[in-house]
Amino acid sequence: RRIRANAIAILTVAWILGTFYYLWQDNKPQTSSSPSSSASQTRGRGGHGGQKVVPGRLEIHRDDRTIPLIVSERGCLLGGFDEKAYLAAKQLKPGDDPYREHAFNLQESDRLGSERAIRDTRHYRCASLNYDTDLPSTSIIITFHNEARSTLLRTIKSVLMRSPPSLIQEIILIDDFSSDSEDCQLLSQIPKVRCLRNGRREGLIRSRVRGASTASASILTFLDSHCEVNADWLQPMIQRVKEDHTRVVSPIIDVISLDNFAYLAASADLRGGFDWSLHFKWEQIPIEQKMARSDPTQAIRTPVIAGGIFVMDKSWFNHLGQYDTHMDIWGGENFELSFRVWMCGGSLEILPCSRVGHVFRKRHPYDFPEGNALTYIKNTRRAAEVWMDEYKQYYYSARPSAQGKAFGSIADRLTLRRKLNCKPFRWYMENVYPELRVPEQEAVSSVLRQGGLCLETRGTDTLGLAECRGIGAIRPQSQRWELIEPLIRQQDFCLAISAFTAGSKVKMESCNAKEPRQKWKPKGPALQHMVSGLCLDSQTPMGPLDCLSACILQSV
Ligand code: UD2
Ligand code: MN
Repeated sequence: RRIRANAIAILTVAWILGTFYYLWQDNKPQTSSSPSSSASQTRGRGGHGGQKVVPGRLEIHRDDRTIPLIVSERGCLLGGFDEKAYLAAKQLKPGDDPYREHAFNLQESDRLGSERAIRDTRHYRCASLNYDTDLPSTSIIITFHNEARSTLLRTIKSVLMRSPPSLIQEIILIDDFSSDSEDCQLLSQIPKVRCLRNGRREGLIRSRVRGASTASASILTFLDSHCEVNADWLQPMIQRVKEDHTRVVSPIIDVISLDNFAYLAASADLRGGFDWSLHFKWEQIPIEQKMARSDPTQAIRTPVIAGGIFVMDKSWFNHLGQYDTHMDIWGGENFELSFRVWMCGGSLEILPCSRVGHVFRKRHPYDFPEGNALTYIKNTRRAAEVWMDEYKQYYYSARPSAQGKAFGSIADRLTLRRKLNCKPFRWYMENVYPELRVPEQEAVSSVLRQGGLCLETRGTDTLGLAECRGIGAIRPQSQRWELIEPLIRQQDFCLAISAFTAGSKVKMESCNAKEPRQKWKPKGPALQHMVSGLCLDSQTPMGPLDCLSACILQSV
């Protein structure tokens, strides 16, 4: 009996020690960049500052070394695909500039291999959120042109490793006519991956449309070809789109350093914005919205999305006209999509509980057949002409080189806009992006119209009505007016009445905001002289046609 009691006591002590050892292993401090960070899916919980390390590689710890653990799960992940051979076939040659081909440090990317652990950069409260168990699956669409093998494979593998398998219907790669057609063939060996190769260079816009058209899931997820998705990145986005199919949602886009490939958390207080030249920028959430945000896991409304990483309902994507397929290579499609989504009944948001890393580069590593500048102008001109109404004049003022450049026919897109019954750009300005300042605050319009004719100056002081010429900033200076209350200006000269009686002549004078004869204000569609109460008009019997007198000259 004594022997049995001793044996039980020894076993109990051994069991307690074993448990302590296991817990100690589990809570060992984890580092973010070294791969020796996680031993299993549950390892690493607790981490630093409430953030855990996302399992990348499945590993065991032995003698302080990190030894990759080859498990069947991992084998299944890539099927018969030989990742070692794939990566080894294209390595940087000694002496080659590691930045030359991809505009990022290829040597560092290759060194990381096909997967790695990255830090979970979400707010700690994100980890305790619950999502529907019956979320619909998605087709992931990745277009690439001459992408490095290591970045592209890490993108694909991170998706397979960090998404619930049931949510990934398929990964559709579109090889946009890369020099080496082998990448596409080889990657197709990975389970769930399909690769379509373009027969000629199409650019990312037409490539994505091609990918979306063959997608079999009801939800589309777009990714760039040099991303690494983070823990639970997909569920929050699919959840929001499932709840309301008109939402188009983006993750917070973390930064993967183009030099050392460190994974860096991006600020959670940013949204997408732009200036009048249609240059995208990240900007702070307006202070009132920031104050109203009590829950850091809440979605952030954004006027525009960066463009590369978003989730959208497939029927909604098709209903809204996919993309403008007359846009080439790169650029501008994010504005066109963003304006269209907002103005035609949808919304755009950034979800802080979804994080995806992306290698931001300083230059394009690929060529533009028509040149970089002309392509950007063509694409943004198309967006401005179709969606920005009278506000497009600010685009042309900010980007004068766009004037007169070819942009093709926009008839189809205008028909689409009419068919979808989309709201005017003014609505977008007032409701979605009121923070975007209009140049010259009160500048309401740039043309003064009566009937089909436009008011113009002739010489120094004569005024008359003539056929309207040009649009936006292409309009001749003589027909361009700025309404900066109380003045109606043309450069340094302003509209003034000569007497305070009906039918008195209207002329141009040096501007002086204190001069009562120069003070006007909008009255409905007309312009009213503040002191006399008379309206600007060319058609009273009192004056000849080119001598403007009182009543109704519309500003358009
Ligand atoms: C950003 C977007 C990008 C796109 C672009 C504006 C993010 C993270 N990225 O630029 O998705 O919206 O703004 O157009 O928001 N590609 C092709 N064919 C080409 C050129 C590019 O397939 O002819 C691929 C490329 O391999 C990459 C993707 O398109 O996967 C985006 O190109 P990028 O990474 O050069 O664009 P980026 O991140 O500077
Ligand atoms: Mn990119």
